[in-house]
Amino acid sequence: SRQKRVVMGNWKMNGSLSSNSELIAGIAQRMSQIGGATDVAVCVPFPYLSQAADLLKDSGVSWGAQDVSARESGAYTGEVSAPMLAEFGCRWVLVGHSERRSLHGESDAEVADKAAAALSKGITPVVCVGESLEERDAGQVQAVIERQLKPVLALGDDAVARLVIAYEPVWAIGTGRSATPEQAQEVHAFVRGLLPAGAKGIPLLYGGSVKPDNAQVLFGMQDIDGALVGGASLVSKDFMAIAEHG
Ligand code: G2H
Repeated sequence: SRQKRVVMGNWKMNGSLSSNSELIAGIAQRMSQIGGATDVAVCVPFPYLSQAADLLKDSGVSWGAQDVSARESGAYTGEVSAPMLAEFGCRWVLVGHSERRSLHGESDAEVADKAAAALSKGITPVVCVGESLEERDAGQVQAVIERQLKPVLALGDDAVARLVIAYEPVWAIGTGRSATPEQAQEVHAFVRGLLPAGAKGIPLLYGGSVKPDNAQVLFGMQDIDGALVGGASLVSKDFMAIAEHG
């Protein structure tokens, strides 16, 4: 049984108090046209969680963060814990985004620990996976995805049933070069096949240069249950046009 379509914005390190309030107002205003068929969410920089919580509270749009520490508290300067995110009403948190993996050296095991930390506070981890262009060209797509997901799947069937997984081929991120719907579907079907019986229906999102003009075809693929949207999530009209394709 498939869940609701999910369209999630990843603002990355963009925004300001004033631009956020304009963006959120545009999203909230267009949300009424979606009619609850799609789960719409934004993942904002940590300092803006309180602003997002305040401005989105009755909008039907949920919010989350872009990273979380695997630890609960302590001497981890600069880190933000799952209990802190829970205090701000986060429903989601991205873990293992390719920018965290490549720029901050996050390992597959650490990503799984972060997912577990989020789950322990009732926050849904959106586990990001995806291969580089070199890995694709070398025919290693499935091996890479399987390696990235291995410690996550080891969290146990009950945990996996509460996840979202986002497939984001690194070569399609912010490059304007989206995977073809067929390329994405092929990986999504592979990921679905790795899931335990009780977790087959979790949302599998595609991410990487999703735009209003390619969302509809992507969402038409059997195993694509939504999108993680970077650049286009910074323009409310574009972001909500993607959500309306749901
Ligand atoms: C991939 C995606 C959102 P963009 O990172 O996570 O960004 O849509 O800009 O490619």
